[in-house]
Amino acid sequence: MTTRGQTQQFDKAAFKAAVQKHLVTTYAQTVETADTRSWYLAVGRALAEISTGSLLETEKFVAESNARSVNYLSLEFLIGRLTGNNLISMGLYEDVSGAVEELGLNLSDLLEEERDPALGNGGLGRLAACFMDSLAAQEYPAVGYGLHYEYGLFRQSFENGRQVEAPDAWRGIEGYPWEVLRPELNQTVGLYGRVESYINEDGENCRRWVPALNVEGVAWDLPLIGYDNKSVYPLRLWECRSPAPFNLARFNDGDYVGAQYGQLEAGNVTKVLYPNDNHDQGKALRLMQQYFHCACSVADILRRHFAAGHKIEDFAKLEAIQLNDTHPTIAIPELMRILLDEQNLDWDAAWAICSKTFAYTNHTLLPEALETWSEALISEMLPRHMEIIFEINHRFMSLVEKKWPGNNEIKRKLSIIEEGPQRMVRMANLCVVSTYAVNGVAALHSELVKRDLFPEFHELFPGRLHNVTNGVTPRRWVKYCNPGLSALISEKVGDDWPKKLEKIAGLEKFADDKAFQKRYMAVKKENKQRLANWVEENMGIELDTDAIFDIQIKRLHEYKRQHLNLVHILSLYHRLINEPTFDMHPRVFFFGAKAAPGYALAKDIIFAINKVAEKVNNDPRLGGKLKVVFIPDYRVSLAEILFPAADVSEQISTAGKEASGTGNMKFALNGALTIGTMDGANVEMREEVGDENIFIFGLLVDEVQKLLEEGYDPYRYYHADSLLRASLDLLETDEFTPGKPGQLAAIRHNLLEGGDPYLVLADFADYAKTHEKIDAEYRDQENWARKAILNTALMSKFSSDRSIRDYANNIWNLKPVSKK
Ligand code: 26Q
Repeated sequence: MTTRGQTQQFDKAAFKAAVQKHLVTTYAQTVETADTRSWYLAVGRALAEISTGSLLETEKFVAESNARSVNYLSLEFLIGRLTGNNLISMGLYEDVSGAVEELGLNLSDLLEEERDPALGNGGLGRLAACFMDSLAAQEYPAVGYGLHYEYGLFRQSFENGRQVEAPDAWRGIEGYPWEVLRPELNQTVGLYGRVESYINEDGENCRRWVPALNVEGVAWDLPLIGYDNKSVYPLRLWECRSPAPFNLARFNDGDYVGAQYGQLEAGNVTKVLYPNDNHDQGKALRLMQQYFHCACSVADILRRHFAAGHKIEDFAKLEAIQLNDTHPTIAIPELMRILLDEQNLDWDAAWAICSKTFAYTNHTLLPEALETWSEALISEMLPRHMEIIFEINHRFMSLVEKKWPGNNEIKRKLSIIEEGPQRMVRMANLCVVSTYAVNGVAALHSELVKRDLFPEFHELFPGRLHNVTNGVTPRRWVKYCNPGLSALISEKVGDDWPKKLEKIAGLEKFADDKAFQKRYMAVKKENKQRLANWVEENMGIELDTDAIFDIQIKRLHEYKRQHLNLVHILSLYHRLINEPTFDMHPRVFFFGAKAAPGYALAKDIIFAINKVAEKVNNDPRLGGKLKVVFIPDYRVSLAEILFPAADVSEQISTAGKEASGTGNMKFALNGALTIGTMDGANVEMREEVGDENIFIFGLLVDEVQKLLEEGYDPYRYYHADSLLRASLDLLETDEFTPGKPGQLAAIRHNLLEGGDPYLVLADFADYAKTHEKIDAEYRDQENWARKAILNTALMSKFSSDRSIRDYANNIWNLKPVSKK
């Protein structure tokens, strides 16, 4: 059996010896005492050892190639479990499975011991993980830079239906087997303090920052293993530690130490991932996280650049820095500061480098998610950066004055500084002004970025705004998580589809093949059974796999409209009980969603779904036709069971609100049919599969905007539609909360008196009607199989390999460097 790159030989005896060595020397266990967890750790360490060697080799090889690299800066990398996926990338799955069997172990059991590294909230963090996978698979030189949070996204449980959060110590007490400490890469990061003027040897007036305190950045590398090649890139995660000995003299310097320093412990900075998704809170510790991340990362990029023997003048030629949303924006003034104050470049030279190095991806149009930081906070924590931001803005305002002379309205709108009771720094504006490329994440979203978010910037900087439609890695999201479907695909189109997803189009010609349809649906059924078993074992709910499995999994947010799904479920409940002639194919509605801990209405929606589930699942009047399952603690490893098991994928955001979505792509690739609005990437999915193979409903972006402008009145829909009215009114009763009426009323209140900001009522009737169509179409199983197959066959556009090629060709100007 050959391995990666079809050259290395797997030495089974040596591997088994390495596992046993780690069991004893790293984890202090004997073969006799070791439990499954210890064996998993030992196997993980033995594998990590191999990949660390390749990582160091790749770093050297890339440095010597003098090729341009991309540095992907993101506060989040939602990587999911690494062991199983890495085995697939290394081509070692079968070999290692055989080796551990000889040690009396089962590989699947070992893999289940791994905790998800949940270093991200949702879509943005998972996208970063898919992108790193595609960079490595295609050998585009890259480094991922993130934070080594001690606690990842909180763990969710339900108590009497309500979300309860617990800390997520993802590394366990033993540490994570795949991470390796890189002590030689440590960085020192300054905070607070003052800026001073001085005159240098050449008699020039200069500025420099004198921080009040320093913290230390420690680098942990995780290996990003290229699928079927020999490249391994680092995902470099920074941990914040207080330096020893702590500089108490400076810390206590009365001039610069404010009261807030009491709360600052260096160890706090990377303690926990902020659990907000699409919402900005403006907390000082978050700004500190962002700066710590950027300072360590920019310094490390410069270190590599100089270590490879390059000059600062060539920086932009050799390094691209991609900003994953505005969260790492402070990297821009940080690089300016280093170029000006440490490399002694003049402004124009420094600006020329910066503005050719950075590019920015926008992931949202929601106003509450656009980051702003108060000038006061930045001035205090990062005084030199604030000066630089003012200077960038000053020069930018001159440019605006040239373009629109005397137009103060436009200046107010475009300024990086928002005037008001307290001045705020608009991070998105700073990004658009300072980067050479800005992109949205789906065609529709990118159009709205041009038309609604940054129209004047588009005029001022023609050609700067781009689209790169998101994608997902077919390695994790088909090959690894859906082995049954993978085998079927390989049989028909060959086995190189995981790196050339265009190949799956070869399935199209089997869409009408009855024998193939049967086998495809048999795989779907096995995957539904795997999910049903999980639900039975973990939740004690029994499910019928002949039912339609209808799934909505994503963060809980009003704009994503889990409550539209809920109101529809209530309407089915109402009809099953009150309409004797109403018939429906049995259906299970699955939900998986975490709510930001401070988002009250999102938590109310979780509570309501759980209460409705309790009642519905035990109501004999429904004849088993309707089940509702809220999967607790939704995470990547559960997504790997859910996507392959879905018949129907719920992508029902209000048009214009979901920038792209990526779950939509994972579902369709695994053969689920989408019910969705004309939003985000749904629009492009429809173009690929054709209108007959997707269930589109609801208002379009322009109709949404028009309705809101004209004055939207949810009561109009409430009064006009008796089914909608009956469904909503159920929320006022004690039907689902016996003896306690009104416990679910907050949702109804939000939709009626609250004005229904996301137009749930306006879209309800079309949504319900479209679900009836799904019910009818599912009953014709050959017809359904055909559509499901076509969804798999026609999804190749949504491979993250294509997204990365788009970035490489249109934004980064990057060429693959193939390691021999
Ligand atoms: C901001 C400030 C302070 C604390 C947290 C945040 C924060 C954190 C995470 C703001 C936003 C996020 C995450 C946003 C996100 O996941 N957006 C999603 O990105 C996906 C990938 O492009 C898209 O597919 C989704 O449509 C988009 O919602």
